[in-house]
Amino acid sequence: MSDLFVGLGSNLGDRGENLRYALRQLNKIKGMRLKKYSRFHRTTPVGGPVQNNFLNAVAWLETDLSPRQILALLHTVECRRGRVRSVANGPRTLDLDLLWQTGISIESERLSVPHPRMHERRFVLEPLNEIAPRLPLAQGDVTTCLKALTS
Ligand code: PH2
Ligand code: MG
Ligand code: MG
Repeated sequence: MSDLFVGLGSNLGDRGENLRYALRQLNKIKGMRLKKYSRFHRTTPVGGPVQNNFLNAVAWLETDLSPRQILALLHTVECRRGRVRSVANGPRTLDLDLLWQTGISIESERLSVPHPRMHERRFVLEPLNEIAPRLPLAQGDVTTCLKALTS
């Protein structure tokens, strides 16, 4: 079993309902168990076109699935919630990002774990800091990375 952290984001439709839907779906997947999740944070969009504010959260799961299996499952859940990929970094009903998994370090075109920008994104670090402040990233633990953004 490994620990898995997934970032959740939504800025289209009923954002809270979209995140709750994702949490329910993740917990139903065979080989995954939801351990904890953060509050839902209202955040301003980073990059992309002018768009609505986001709701962001982070979920902590346990899994025996591989990163590639997880990536495919996350895409399926996004699709079921009506995610359409048109504009890069554009508005979305649901975005599920594989952020971190125990013992996993991958850099490929399709998938990089840990997520290469998580240490510099407040919309990831603030919810993550609520549930796993000591989680080790290459740049330091989550609280340290968050403080580095603040200062
Ligand atoms: N996701 C992005 C780009 N920008 N900004 C916020 N606030 N929240 C997000 O989830 C987000 C973003 C790419 O996935
Ligand atoms: Mg994303
Ligand atoms: Mg994504």
